[in-house]
Amino acid sequence: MYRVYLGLGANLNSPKAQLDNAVMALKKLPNCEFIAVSHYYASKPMGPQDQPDYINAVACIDTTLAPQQLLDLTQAIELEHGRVRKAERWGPRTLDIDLLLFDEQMINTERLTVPHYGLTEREFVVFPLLELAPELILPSGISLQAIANKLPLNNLQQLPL
Ligand code: PH2
Ligand code: MG
Ligand code: MG
Repeated sequence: MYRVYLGLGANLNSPKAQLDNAVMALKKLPNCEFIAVSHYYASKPMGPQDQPDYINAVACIDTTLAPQQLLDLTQAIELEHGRVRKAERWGPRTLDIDLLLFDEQMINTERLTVPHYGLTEREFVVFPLLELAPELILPSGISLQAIANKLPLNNLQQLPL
């Protein structure tokens, strides 16, 4: 069994409902056990500012799948939820599911970089992840708490359940 953390984000077409649906879809994944989801957080857009605010969260699952197999399944969920891949980097999206951490593995292939390259710089990833895994040590050996201590909140707002 591998412990996996997934970043969820949306800023179009009722972003909260997008995340609810993503969580429902994750609960149905084969060879996966759904463990937990963080609170939802409202966050300011990173990248182009002429787009709506995001809702972000982090989910935790246990799985026996290989990383690429899980990626196939999460990309299928993105597409089922109306995700259209566009050229614009960091542009708006109905649903984004990022593989943040896959057990203690470091993966560098064409399709997959794990830990996710933006993990330690993004308040909308670090704080929800900290909620689920306050004791987490990243594969680099640095504790997530140490990263959180230095990271500005940038107006991140935890939403009530
Ligand atoms: N995702 C992006 C671009 N910008 N900003 C926030 N706040 N949250 C995101 O998930 C996000 C973003 C592209 O993946
Ligand atoms: Mg993504
Ligand atoms: Mg992303």
